[in-house]
Amino acid sequence: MSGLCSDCLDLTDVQDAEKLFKEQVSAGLSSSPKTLPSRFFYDEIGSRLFQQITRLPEYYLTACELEILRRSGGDIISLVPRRKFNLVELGSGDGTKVIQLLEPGLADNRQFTYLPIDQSVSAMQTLTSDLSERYPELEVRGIVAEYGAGLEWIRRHLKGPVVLLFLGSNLGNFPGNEAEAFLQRLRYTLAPEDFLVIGLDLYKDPEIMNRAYNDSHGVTAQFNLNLLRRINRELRGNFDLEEFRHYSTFNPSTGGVESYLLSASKQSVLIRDLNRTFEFDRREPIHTEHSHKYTEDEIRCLANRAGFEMEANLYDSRSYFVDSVWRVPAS
Ligand code: AVJ
Repeated sequence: MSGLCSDCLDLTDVQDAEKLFKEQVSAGLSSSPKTLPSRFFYDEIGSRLFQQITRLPEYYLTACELEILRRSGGDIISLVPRRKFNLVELGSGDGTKVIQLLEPGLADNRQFTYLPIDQSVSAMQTLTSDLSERYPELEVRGIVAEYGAGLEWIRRHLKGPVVLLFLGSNLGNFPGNEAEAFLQRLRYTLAPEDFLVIGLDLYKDPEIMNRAYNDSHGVTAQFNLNLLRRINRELRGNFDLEEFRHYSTFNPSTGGVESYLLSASKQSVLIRDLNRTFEFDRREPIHTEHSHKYTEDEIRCLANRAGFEMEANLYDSRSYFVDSVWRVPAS
């Protein structure tokens, strides 16, 4: 697998990943209510479907963040008082956004290495070859890994100041207090005076948020259903995709858009690699994703509790989304 991506470091342990998938599917479908973790959306097909989502008019998140970075990418670079640094990106995807930071950085003669971290080999291949072609002077080192393994590699091997990008409201997928724990982990991966640039979707009119997760082309539905397709393929399951419905709605009590797959009928599903069948009642939900929507107070609180200083907040013209720049205090 690693041979496919010539400038990349592939840290994925295929056996570990398979074992984890199996365990989490088994645990999630055995629990009540049933759940499946959203991290498993992003296989090759899922990553491609997500990329399609980012181009949908209803899915305002990507367009808003792109607007912020287009307008304020140079300001973000100006906040970093270093000539030389590592620009690390967690969950890099297709790189459309980072270009808005690379360009002002290169124009300002900053010397940086760009280190995207993503779990999809195919996404990483495309990204690294696109960037090397477009910016021959840029040093790019792709890391194919889960967040955890990627961060561990950064902590151990990377020398020099770091600007860590965690864009796209990816933090929003962590349930409840796991988001805070993850931010603390980022804080301890970084050194004093390093930066974190975090993109977060703001709490707004629920109608707007609901439309973003119920697009008229049904791409989000396909993205959600792909979890079942993946179980069929990788664990020899027999989910009938026609028998499950995508359902997403903002929940003011949790502060997130909750996504589900609802069983259309009473049915049993066999997953051969788990040696088990799972029973579904008619309309029984599988909870597949929590996409958190943040208030300004919540963001300030998260930064403080994780030990960061908030340096700047950059908004799009409608204030739908924020890119918040946090700094690790000098020791
Ligand atoms: C990439 C996790 C930010 O939660 O909005 C898009 C994924 N799910 N449509 C999000 C997603 C449904 C997305 N994140």
